[in-house]
Parts: sequence; C-alpha cells; structure tokens
Amino acid sequence: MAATFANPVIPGMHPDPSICRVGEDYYLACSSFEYFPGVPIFHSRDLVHWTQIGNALDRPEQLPLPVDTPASAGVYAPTLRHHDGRFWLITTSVAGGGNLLVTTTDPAGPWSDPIPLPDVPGIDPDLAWDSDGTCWCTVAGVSQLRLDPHTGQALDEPRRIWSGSPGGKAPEAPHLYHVGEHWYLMIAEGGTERGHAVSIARGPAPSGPFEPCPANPVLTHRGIEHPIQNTGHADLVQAVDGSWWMVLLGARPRGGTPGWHVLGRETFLAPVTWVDGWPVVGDLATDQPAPPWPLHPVAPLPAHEDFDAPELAPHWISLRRRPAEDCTTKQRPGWLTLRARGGSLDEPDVTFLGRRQQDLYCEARVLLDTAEGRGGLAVRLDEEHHYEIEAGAGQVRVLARVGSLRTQAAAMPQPDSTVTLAVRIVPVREPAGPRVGPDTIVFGLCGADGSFTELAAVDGRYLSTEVAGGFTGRVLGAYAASGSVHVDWFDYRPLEETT
Ligand code: 6LW
Repeated sequence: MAATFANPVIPGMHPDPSICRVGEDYYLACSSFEYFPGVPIFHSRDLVHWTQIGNALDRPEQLPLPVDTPASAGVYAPTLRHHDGRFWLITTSVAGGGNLLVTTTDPAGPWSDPIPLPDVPGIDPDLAWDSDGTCWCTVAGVSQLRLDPHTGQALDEPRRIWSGSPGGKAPEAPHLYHVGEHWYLMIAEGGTERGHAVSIARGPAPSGPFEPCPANPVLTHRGIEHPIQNTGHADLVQAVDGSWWMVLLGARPRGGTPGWHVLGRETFLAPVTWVDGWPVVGDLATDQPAPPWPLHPVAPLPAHEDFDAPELAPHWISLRRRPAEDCTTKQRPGWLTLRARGGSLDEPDVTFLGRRQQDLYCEARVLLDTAEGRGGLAVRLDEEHHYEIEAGAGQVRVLARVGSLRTQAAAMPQPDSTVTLAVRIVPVREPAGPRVGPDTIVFGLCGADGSFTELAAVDGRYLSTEVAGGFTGRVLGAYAASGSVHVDWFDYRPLEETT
C-alpha cells in the first residue's frame, strides 16, 4: 500500500503559502492579517511535516498594526526567498504602511526591522534575482520593477508584464522562476473563492515578454465535486531530488449548499511534473500519495499548554498587538495573566490569546481564575462573528455575535471563581440535507472529574468565511473583558468525526 500523507500539510488559517529550499531544509511563510505576531515561518525536511519555528514580524516596531486595523486587513501574502546567504521576506501590511521587506540569516528569527518599499505598488510582492544580481520585484496586477533590496529603492517605474487569462479576474500572487531556458511567471486568478485558479506564462527574460501556457489554468477546482475547493495562490519549489512540488491554498467547505469553510484557507502540497517545458500539477487529495523519500514526522503542537515557559510559543496569536503588561506569564508564575483593554470581542482592541482551529472537530478547554475580573473562551472569526463562554461576577454565560445581532444563548450561576470552560466543535446534530451547516459549536463547563456540562449548542455556519466574508479562519482563544483573569492551562485536542 503506497504511503500517503494528510493534506492540508499545514491545516487551519495558513493561506498564501510561499516556500524556498536551502540545502535539505524547506521553509514556508503565510499571511497573517490582523493577528500579532505576524507571518508565521515553518520548517520541514520532507515537504509533508512542518514545524512553526517563529514569526517574521514579532516585534511591535516591525508590525505597527493600528488598533482599528479591520479584520482581514493587516498582513497579506508574503514571498520568502533565499539569496546570497540570506533569507528575504517581502509582504504587504494593508492599512499599516504598505509593502515591506525583512531579512535574516536564521529564519527562526530575529528578522530585521522592515525596509519600507514606498515605490512598490499593490499587494502580493515577489522577489527574484537573475544571474547578474538584478532583483526583480513583481506585484499583483501583474506589474514589475527592478528593486535594490538593501535600500528598498525602486530602480525603475512599475511596468505591466501580464494581465492573466483573457476575461479572467484578479491576476495576483505572482511568482517568477528561472527554470531551464525560460523565465516562468505563475499567478493566481479568478479571486480567492470557488473560482480560484493558478495560471502560468513563460518568456526569455525576467521581464518577458510572456506567452501564456496553452493549458491554463494549470490548476483549479472550480466547478468540480472535490473536498478541496478555492485552490490557488501557489508557489513552486524544486526538491532535494530534483522533483518539483507546489504549495497552494485551498479550503474545505462542508455542509449543504453553498458549503461553509470555517478553518480559513489552508496550505496544501501537490506534485508537479514538466511536459514540453510547462508544469503539470498532479492530482490533489486530502489523502495524498507521499513523495518518494523518507518522511520526517514531527511532534504535533502540544495539546496542553501550561504557560510555565517564560515565552509564549510562536503559534499563539493576539489581535493587532500584545502589550507585555496585558498578556504575561510573569505576573503569576505558571499562569497566563490577561488584563482587559476592550470590554468584549466586539471591539478591535481586546486582550486575546488564541491558536488557529486546525481540526474540523476539536475541543478546547481553559482553567480560568476570575476572582479579579471577567473573561472567557471564544471561537473568533472577526469582531462581528464570534461565540464565547464567559465567566466572572458569579455568572457563566454563552454569548453569540453574528453581524449586528448579539445574544446571550445561555447563563448559569458560576460554581467557583476558578472554573474550567470548554468548547467542543462537533459534527452537526441534524440529518444531512441541503440546508445543514458545517458543524455545531457546543459550550459548557468541565468538572474536576472531567465531566462535561453542556450549556449551549450553536450553529457553526455563522462562523464561516461564506457568512462573515474575509480572508481568515477560526481562532480559539482566551480573553479578558474586565479586570484581569488568570489562565492556568489551555488544552486543545482534535476530536474524531464520530464524536
Ligand atoms: C492575498 C491575495 C488574495 O494577498 O487575498 O484573494 C490576499 N487573494 O493574493 C489575502 O489572502
């Protein structure tokens, strides 16, 4: 039985993947929007198993996201490249300063302070160097200019080099590659929804002229029955053995029609072969045939976080900023202390610490001490789409916000100032049908004996991208709404579909 691996290779909100290889090591970066720290960086030895080793933008001076940065704004698609012994990462801070470049010799960090790129327009900037050392910067639309990456200075005016397929829309996510005798320009087009696609063109020089591939789009799942949809925004890498692979984003919608995806756009891996000088993308599956080399499994993220370590692990994210005085493990050793700023997740500037939902079905639990405040455990998509179980002032409540509607789904007296709050994301309880949602979100309390007391169950479709819009996925996290709350531990576990 041929070995297979689970696709997505990086589940959860990890869109717009960009990849490079240095020797036998692969590195990958994703966009991060309104979350801080920004631009998660991953490492792999086999393209299949990935470990987050840091974030490229993890200092406030690198990522000054204004507190009113809208959800799904912030940091858009990055490009990660290795050149001249250094790693280069270029990306766009939408609503926060435009295009920027950071570099490092160690991708785990620290990365440099940003080099502003005032003359680089638009989004989805790419970097490529040709043999005479010229650095070509290509952006969505698709335009290109020569750049001095050390100063950020543009060396000429942007010039349109391709507009994608005739009649197509949103030519973006350009990546330039020199393969054999050709320069290849690969783009995404069709928009990041169900019509998403990958197309490619080639030419004699970095600046073209470019002729489109007769088989464009070389990848799309538009209009086909497939568990992976919205496929697009890709990057190519040549593996250690010379074979070629593509990382790309995709979504896994579930439920009736139109189908709702809740984890955001995730990172998938697909094989690529070359025919007549054009790339051909192999079949994409959630159970994907494995590459022909030994795999290097890595430890999954720890299920149980007890905040005993002085620093938070890189996968923990906050909203727009994380002032040390508001989110610290140093005030009460062995506990995370969250000091409230905003009064609820309706507000953009709220003290929140979360992790991406990475499994279709999962459970998260937190042990919270609310003697000095009010806080809870939330499932967040944005300020207008979140559900939470909140404790404090002697009461436990389940709250839901959908658009302009806000409601209290349930409430009960709080048994103790220290309480274990839980959320379970489980299959829908209704029989299958055209109107059934993607999942059910169940909130409750856990007893010291591990018992679970359900307080409320809410339809998961309203915390999906098809309802809320935007570019992000669900994040499960603890927050403070008033005073300070202390979190002893945070537990996250995948659940079987049969739960
Ligand atoms: C990304 C761009 C896009 O920069 O969305 O829809 C942006 N396409 O390629 C954020 O993911």
